[in-house]
Formats: sequence, structure tokens, C-alpha cells
Amino acid sequence: MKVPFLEQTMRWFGPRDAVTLAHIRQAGATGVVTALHELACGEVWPVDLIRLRNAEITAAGLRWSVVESVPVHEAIKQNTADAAMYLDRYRQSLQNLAACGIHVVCYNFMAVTDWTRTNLAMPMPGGAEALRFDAVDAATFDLHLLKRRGAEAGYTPAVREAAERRFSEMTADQLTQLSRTILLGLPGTVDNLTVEQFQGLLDHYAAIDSAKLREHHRRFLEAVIPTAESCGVVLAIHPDDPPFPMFGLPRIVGDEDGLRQIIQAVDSPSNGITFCTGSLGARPGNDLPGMLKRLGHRVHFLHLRNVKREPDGSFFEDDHLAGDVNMPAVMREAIALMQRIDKPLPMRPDHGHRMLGDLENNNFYAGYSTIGRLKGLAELRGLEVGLRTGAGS
Ligand code: DNO
Repeated sequence: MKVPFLEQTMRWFGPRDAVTLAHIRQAGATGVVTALHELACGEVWPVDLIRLRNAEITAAGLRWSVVESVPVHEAIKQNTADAAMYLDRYRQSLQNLAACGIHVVCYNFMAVTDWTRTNLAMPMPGGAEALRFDAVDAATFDLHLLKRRGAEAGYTPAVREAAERRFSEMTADQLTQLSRTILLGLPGTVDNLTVEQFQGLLDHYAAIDSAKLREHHRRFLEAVIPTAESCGVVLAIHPDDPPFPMFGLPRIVGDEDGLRQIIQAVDSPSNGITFCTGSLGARPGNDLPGMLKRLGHRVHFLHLRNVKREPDGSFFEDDHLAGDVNMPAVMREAIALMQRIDKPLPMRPDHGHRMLGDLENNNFYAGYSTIGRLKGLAELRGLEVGLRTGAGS
């Protein structure tokens, strides 16, 4: 039997992205991962807009492989009185996507924020720039800039002291930059938040712990999965990034147990997972190859990225084949999985370093410059081919 190859894709933020569809094609990808980023969270995705975007992608010789993401409105996450209306709209968006031939939809269920980093330009030894999450910087922001009520209880005395020291050592500019990095402009987050607005959003979760958030997620699944099934769409939840509690917010998608509870909540192939090795890899106990083996029947989309962890919970995004994620072992499992399901799985090199000529261009979305991802894709492609031909074993 001929085992299918991974479908090589790259994320594209739409016509305003500094990375063009032609660049993505030159990188050797055949698929594109994108969303109607111009629509506000909670709006119905109209068929005509989906068609237009799809036509643009097809005209570039590519395929719209995965939607990342149809974002889930806070009303659903918090289960407020408006949740029913937003669930209706979500179902409609799924049906509209299916009508346009797009059947894989990534989403996340992170409260308030999307992914969180403290430094978007950590210098690598050769001069490239990587994304970093520094646990002490995050605590410094939380304790001294946000001054979140009750934050002290979430940190050990050692971290509190380290944060105190860092706060006194950082310049006003550095502190502003840290706030901006945590609060502003990351894909999927609410734009241009002030510290006060952020605190206001956190307050909505005062009475929502992880068990409650999990219950809200189950309600979401019960409401949308039957529709997804009937129109042939598979949903794929993205893990929390980082995969541990932040700013006192509840988190439910950080490890195998959390993912298992999710897929068991509504037993349907449409209730699936985006297996993100970078997010899950930031948590030391996560056995990624084992998780992919055991949860693989529900994995519809792969994000391949590496992280180098530090003992205090900090990490940075390393080269795709360096760091703490055993990428060859993950790739072996991905190949075995495709053998079992007998179809290609869409994969994207998640993030990449800003490097070479891209260092002169400031218009990229953090983590999504061209050359670092091209390099990541090339390495991952080589790894797959090498393992399949036995050269890597
Ligand atoms: C970061 C991404 C996330 C992801 C969403 C999925 O680079 O992995 O923004 O797209 O969380 O909903």
C-alpha cells in the first residue's frame, strides 16, 4: 500500500499579508491555511466572500486546505445569554464553508487571549529572531503592570522575587514593550487592549474555573458537531498556548488528559484536534509521539514547531528540528497515522525565525515571516522523505 504524504501547507493572513500566495507556492507548499481575517469574531462567513478568497487561492495554483480559525466568540466561551445566537452563526459559517468545498476547520477555546509570548524578537546566536515566553517576564507583567487582583497567590516566592527584581531593572520603554507584546496585535486576540481593558476581560472569568469552561466547551460541541457532521466538516481544536494557566484564566487544552476529555465529550470524527507540537511541547510531561499515536484517530491537522524549555517554565521557539520536541519521532507517528487512515494530513511548519532578508521587513505577523517558515517546511519535508526511505533510521 502506498502511504500518503503529508499535505504541505503554509499559513496566509489574506491579501494584506506581507507574504504572498506566490511566496507560499515558491516555498513548495501545495496548500494554504487561512481565514477571513477581515471579519470580526462572531460574524457569519458569507458564501460570496469565502468563494472569492478561495478563487484567489486556486488562481495561485494552491488549495485552501484548512481554515484557521473560525474563532469562537467570548459569549460562547463564557456561556452568556448571547451564546445561542453565536452558536447559530457558527453553524451557518460551517455550512457556508462546506458549500464552498472547505472541510477542515481549526479553532481554539482559550479564554480572552490567543497565544501569549513575552518577546517576539529573541536574538538567536546567528542573528535570527525567535519568539520567546519568559516566565519571569510574564509574572512581572501580571504582578507589576497589570497588578491583577489575587495574582500573588499564583506564583512561588522565588518567582515573585525574581519579578520584583526584573521590574526594578527594566526601563520604562522595556516595560511598555513587554505590555504591548503580551496585549497587542497577536493573531486572534482582541486588538489594542489597554491594561485596564484586559483586566475587565479577565473579570468575566472570575466565576469560570476550568471545570466550567470545559462544560461550556461541551455545550459548544453539542451545538455545532451535528451540523459539522451533516455537512462533512471536521473541527480541530488547537491546544492552549502556552499550555498552562495564565493570568488566573481557566485552561482546558494542555495535555493528553484534556484532549481526551474533549474528544470523549462528543463522540464524533468531526470533533477533532489540531496537534500542535509547539504548544503541547512547552509542557514537560507531554509525550508527543505517544499522544499522536493514541489520539491520532481524531487528529485532522498538524502544526509542526519546536520549543526549547527552561526549568522555570520559560521556553523559546527553536529551529524546527532542534529543541525538546523529538520531531523525527513525531514524524514517524504522523507517517504511521497516515498509513492507518489512508489519507494525507495537512501540516504546516508553525512559525519560523525572522532571518536573512526578512529582518529588513517589519510587516510580518510575529512568527510568520517567509524565509524561516520556508526553512522549517524544507526541513520537515526532508525529514519525512528521509524517514520513508529509511535514510533516517
Ligand atoms: C499561533 C497560532 C494560533 C492559532 C489559533 C487557532 O501562531 O497557532 O494563533 O492559530 O489559536 O485558533
